[in-house]
Amino acid sequence: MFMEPTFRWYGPEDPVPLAHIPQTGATGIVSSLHYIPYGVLWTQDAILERKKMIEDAGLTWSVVESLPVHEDIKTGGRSCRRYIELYKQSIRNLGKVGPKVITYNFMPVLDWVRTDLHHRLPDGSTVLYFNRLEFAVFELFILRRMGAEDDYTPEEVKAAEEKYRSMTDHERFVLRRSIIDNFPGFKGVTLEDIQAMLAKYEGFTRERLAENLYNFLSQVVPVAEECGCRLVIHPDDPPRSILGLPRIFSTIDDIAALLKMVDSPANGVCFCAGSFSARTDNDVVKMFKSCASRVGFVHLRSTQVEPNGDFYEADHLGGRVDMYELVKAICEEQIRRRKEGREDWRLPVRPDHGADIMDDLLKPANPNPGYGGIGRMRGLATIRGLETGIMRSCYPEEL
Ligand code: CS2
Ligand code: MN
Repeated sequence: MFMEPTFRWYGPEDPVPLAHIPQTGATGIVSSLHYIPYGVLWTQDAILERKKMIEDAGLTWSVVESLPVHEDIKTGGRSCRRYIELYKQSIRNLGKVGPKVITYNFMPVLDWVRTDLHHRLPDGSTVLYFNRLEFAVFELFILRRMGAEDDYTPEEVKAAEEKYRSMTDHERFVLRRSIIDNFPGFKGVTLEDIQAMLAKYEGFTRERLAENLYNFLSQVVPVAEECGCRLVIHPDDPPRSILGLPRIFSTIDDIAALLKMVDSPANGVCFCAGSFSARTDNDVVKMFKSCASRVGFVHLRSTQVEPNGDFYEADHLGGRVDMYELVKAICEEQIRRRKEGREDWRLPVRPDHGADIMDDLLKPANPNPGYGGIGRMRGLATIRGLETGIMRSCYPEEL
């Protein structure tokens, strides 16, 4: 393959064994040291230990996803300086012994958000789903976020209240857990934790979040550049404000602003097509082209958006993303980079999430929703076939 096919592996706890991953067609691994709490230094020994596990399975650790950014960096809190220093040191350690592509996100409080982790499609497979009404139920009646009513019409508040009343305690519990307690390295999160985190963002504006991102990038990007690493930011998922908090990496204008913020090849993008696609005014192919030369890592998936704004994760060839055009644009970017003699011309790509299908459905619930082995393998197979077809028919002279 022209792109580097990769698979995410959550570490020794992942129910998908590392030894099986070569069977998917992937050669690269995307991994993080989830057992290290946010903000704690990644030592060279810890990095080397993970690297050895991966290499012993005949694979390469291609990308770090993620080196998490501590909340105090996002809020500009008291310990921000210290956490930035630690982040720099972790980058230096990765530069010495680890993968050179480092993913992060700058979403306040929550990473990705879904309301249903097992939404059943007509073919019997299950996918991740975001339901606006259920999210309203969560923030209005379960979290009871102050000011949440202002984000909804009176009709929506009423519908959410009715829905809440109709739910059993267990359904309320599952909804809460689906939204706040699913992130590797950040498990066991309670409503109180979320409330305390939200309190730190009181009165927070988009401008302030952008300033804090600038403060972070202007310090860490030069270090990454020096160490031959590239930092890549993952988009907001969903690509809009959540819990009344600003989000800053959702649209084509946000991409332009990020690239300008620190103009360096080490300040790059993790192009997650699925995340961007959940917003109907996002033209995903155009967005890729707007930042192609600064993309360091690609997540290829798609979403189906309903007229009311609900969305679910579609087949890799379905939904809002024109996967053919997107993969073609990626092929063209790689060809361009190779002509320029860029070392990083091969883009690591992963299918991101997959539907749970076939044997995925027979196993105990995966602690990492969206990360069953077989559904993701289907996604990767789709992408590999598509790329091969595009290359052989459109650019045979490049092979
Ligand atoms: C991932 C994100 O599973 C996912 O949706 O794409 O959690 C991603 O790893 C982080 O946002 C990157 O920091
Ligand atoms: Mn993604």
